[in-house]
Amino acid sequence: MSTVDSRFATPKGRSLVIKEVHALQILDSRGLPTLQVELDLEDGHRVQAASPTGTSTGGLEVAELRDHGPAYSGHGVRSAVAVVEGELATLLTSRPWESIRELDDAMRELDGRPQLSRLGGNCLVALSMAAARGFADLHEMSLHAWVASELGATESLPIPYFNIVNGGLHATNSLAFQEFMIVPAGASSIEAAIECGAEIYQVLSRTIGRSYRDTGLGDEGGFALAISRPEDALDMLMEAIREAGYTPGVNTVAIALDAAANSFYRNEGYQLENVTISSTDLVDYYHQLARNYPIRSIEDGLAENDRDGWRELFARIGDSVQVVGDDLFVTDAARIERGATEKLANAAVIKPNQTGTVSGTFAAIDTARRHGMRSIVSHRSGETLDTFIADLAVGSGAGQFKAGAPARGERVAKYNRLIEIAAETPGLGYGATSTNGSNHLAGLVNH
Ligand code: 2PG
Ligand code: MG
Repeated sequence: MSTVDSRFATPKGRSLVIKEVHALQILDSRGLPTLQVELDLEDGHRVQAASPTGTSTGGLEVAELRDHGPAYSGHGVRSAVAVVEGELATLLTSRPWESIRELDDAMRELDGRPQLSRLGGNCLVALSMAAARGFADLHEMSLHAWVASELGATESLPIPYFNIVNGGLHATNSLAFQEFMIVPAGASSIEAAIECGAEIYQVLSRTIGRSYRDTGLGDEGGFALAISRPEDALDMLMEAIREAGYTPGVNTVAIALDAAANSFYRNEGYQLENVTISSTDLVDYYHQLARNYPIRSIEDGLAENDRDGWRELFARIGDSVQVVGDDLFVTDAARIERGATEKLANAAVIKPNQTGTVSGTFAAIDTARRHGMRSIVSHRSGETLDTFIADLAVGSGAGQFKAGAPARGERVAKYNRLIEIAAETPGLGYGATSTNGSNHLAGLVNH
């Protein structure tokens, strides 16, 4: 029997050949429909991905294709299934693809509109994420290693941001700020960071049980308490951190906020607990909170169109607090670049479905990196068990990652994927940026 000498074997094809494209309407973590896609590849592999969806979305995110019919109060995605299996399948199976960029550009061109409102960003992002998995397979790499090679980045395990008290549009309470997160900044490994987050979450669950009867859960698995003052949430976090045996502090267990300020911005004012305050007053308030609590990061502190407010916040606290743009940047390279030039923020949230493609996401990460801005790779409030963002966070070396509470299946799937990657990849750095290999929070002075 003859054996094949590998030196004479035909080199493994390096272009992605898609044979069939399938789509399904499935449910996300909020019980609303979302899209799952599957690509059958020439080599017999099958790759899948599902679109996440936001609740507090930025005005300039790419559009989603939804049915607007009677089913699911208009949220159905049967039209998206038809588009994926129709027009987009015809394109994707029409030729081999040399790169994710080429494939994404062709889908964008077919859509023809800047916000992808014809074919839908939910269709494109799921297909692009599945194709990224196809490219990783083709190169016989893990998804995170492929991401690193595409971005020329040094892989690292990110510091997790655990969202454990929920408000804003993610909860039915009257807390204006959307997310109160704990950040195990002083942990030395991803396992230690996850242990810290999970322990504090468990303690919080017990302590709030003592004080509140009406406790619900927000969209991202954090507790939704019947409170309206941010200080009450912050005090509770401080107590839970201590009771779990940790030390609150900017370099130990820090606190991060996502105010998601678009949701309480009305008529050029910010509505907090039934009073409307100016942008300058809100900036003062953040400054005061950052003095009284170990707050390391404030996301969407101002509304996306309040650029003067952003400039003021950044000038006031940007040297000691990470000022993060989410709705402000919508994972768009050009908007990140403008934000860096105008000194509006020093970090960007990265969500693939805000921009609609994996290569658009790479461009956003790369732009942030080139401008010395930090990145936080992020989930959405509507999630599935898809763990794409965990690999994206590791492969890009972003250094920071938010995926909600350390509880609920769709949230822990992402944290568990980080644990899995750490176990499979001994020696991987933790919490380091890809640019200078130092701790991602380095460079902020203590306040
Ligand atoms: C955010 C996200 C995720 P949503 O504002 O950062 O936490 O929420 O997906 O609802 O936009
Ligand atoms: Mg946000």
